[in-house]
Amino acid sequence: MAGGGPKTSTTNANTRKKKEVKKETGLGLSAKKDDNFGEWYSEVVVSGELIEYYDISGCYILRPWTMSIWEIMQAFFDAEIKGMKIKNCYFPLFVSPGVLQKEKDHIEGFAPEVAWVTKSGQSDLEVPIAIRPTSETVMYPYYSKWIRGHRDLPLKLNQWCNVVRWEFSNPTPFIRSREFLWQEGHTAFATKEEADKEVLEILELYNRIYEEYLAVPVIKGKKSEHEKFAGGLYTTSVEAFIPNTGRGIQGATSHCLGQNFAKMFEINFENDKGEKAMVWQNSWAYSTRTIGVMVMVHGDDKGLVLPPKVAAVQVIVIPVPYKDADTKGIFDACDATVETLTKAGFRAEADFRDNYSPGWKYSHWEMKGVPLRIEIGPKDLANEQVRAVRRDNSAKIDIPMASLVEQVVKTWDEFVEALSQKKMIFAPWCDEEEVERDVKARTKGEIGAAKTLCSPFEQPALEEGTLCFASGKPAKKWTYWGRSY
Ligand code: 87F
Repeated sequence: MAGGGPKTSTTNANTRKKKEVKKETGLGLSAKKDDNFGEWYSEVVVSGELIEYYDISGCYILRPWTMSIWEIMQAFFDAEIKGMKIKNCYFPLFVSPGVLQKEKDHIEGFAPEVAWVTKSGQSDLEVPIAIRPTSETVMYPYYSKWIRGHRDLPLKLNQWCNVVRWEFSNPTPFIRSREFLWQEGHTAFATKEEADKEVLEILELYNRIYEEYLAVPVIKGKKSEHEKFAGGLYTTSVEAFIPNTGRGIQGATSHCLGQNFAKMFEINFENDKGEKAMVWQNSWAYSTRTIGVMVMVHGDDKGLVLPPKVAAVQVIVIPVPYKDADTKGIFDACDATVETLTKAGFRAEADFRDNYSPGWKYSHWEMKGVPLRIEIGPKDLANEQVRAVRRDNSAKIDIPMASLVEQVVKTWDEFVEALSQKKMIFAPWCDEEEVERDVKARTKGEIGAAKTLCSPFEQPALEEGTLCFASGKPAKKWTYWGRSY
C-alpha cells in the first residue's frame, strides 16, 4: 500500500492517544470493529455494561443492562407460548448418572462437556451428580410417569433456566459460555402431524425475536442430517450471519425428536382405539446467545447500538447548560420531556448528574447503545425545541417540544387546540367519509386543512361508548390526523 509507513505510524500514534483518552475518562473503545473484531467485541460488551468478566474462564456476570434485554424478549416469548397452551415448570439442576447414561447414543458426543459435582465439603459423594447441560434426561422419566392415556396429551412444558456445558474452545461472552440462560421447551403429542406443526410455530417465534426485537435478519430452515441434533428426527433453526467475521451463527433450534426418546424412556400411552402407542416429541430452545448476535451485528466503534424494542432506556435526555444559562429552566424542560415521553409509553430517562460534562454523557450513552439522545440547551429552550440524535446513524433533528409525541384528543375543541399547536393527533373516529370531508372543510384556513393520515394496524383498545371527536357518533377506530404535505 502506497504511503503505508507514515500512515501506520500515524495510526499507532492515534491508537496510543485513544488509549490515553480511554484511561483518563474510562470512555472509548481502543479496538475498531473492522480492524480487530474479536478485541472490539470483548471490549464493547464490558464498556457497554452488559457483561463483567469473572474469575472462572467462560463464565460471565450478566449486568442489569443485559437482563433488561433478556426480560423483554422473555416477556414476549413467554406470552406467546402461553397462548399456545404451553405451561412453565422447573426441574432440578442436578442429573443422576443413571438417567444421563440412559440415552448413551445421544450423550456420547457431548460427554466431555458435562460438568460433575463430586464432593460436598471435603468428602467425596458416593455417586457423583451431573449438572444439566440440557434437560431431556431430567424430564423424560417423568413424562413416562405422567402420560398414560391419550387424554394426557399433548403434554407441553417449558422451563426458563440456566444450563452448564464445560466448553473447551475459545469462550466468548453470550456466544459460547460455560453457563448460560435459556428456555427449553419439551412437548409430547399423540401424532406426528401435531408435532410437525408446533416445530414451525416455535421457529416462527424465534424468527420474530430476531427480526422484531433484535432487528437481526435470520434465515429459517432445516439442518442437514449431519448437522441435526443426533438424538432427534429432524432439526430446524434460525441462522444469522455476522458480516465482520463472514460466519454464520445458529440463532435458535426447534427439533422434532420423533419417537427416539419415547422408545428410550418408555413414554407410551393408550390411544383412542385402546391400543398402546408411543408419543411424538419436540424440543426447542433459544438462549442468551441472541444478545451476542445482536451486539455483533449492530455495534460500532462508539459502542453498543440497541434496537429500541429491547433497550431498557430508549431515550436519554441530557441537559446542556452553559455557564450563565437558565439551568433550572433547562432542567425543568428535561423533566417535562421525560414525563411526556414516559406518558406516551417510551422508556425515557434524564441524566442530571453534575459530576459529568454533557460531552462525557453523550459518549457514555452512546457506548451503552441508547437508541435516541435528546439534548436541551439554552437555544433549544428559547426556541421551545429539543435536539434529537439517533444512535444508529447519528442523524440530528430539531423537534418542537409540542410535537414530540402525538396528542390524543377526544373532542373537537381539543382537536382544534392540538392542531394550532402543530401537533400530530390521534383520535377516535366514526370512519365516515362525509365527516372526514367536513373536518377538512372546517379546519381550512391559516393553519391549513387537517386530514386523516392513517388508521394504524396496531389499534389500541377502543372503549365501549367512545364517540367520534368530530361527529359525536359512535367511534369505530383510532386514526391519526394532521396537516400533511
Ligand atoms: C452438551 C452436553 C450434553 C447439546 C450438550 O437443542 C448434552 C448436550 O444434548 C445435548 N449439548 N445437546 C443438544 C441439546 C438438544 C436440545 N435440548 C433441548 C435442544 C433444545 C432444547
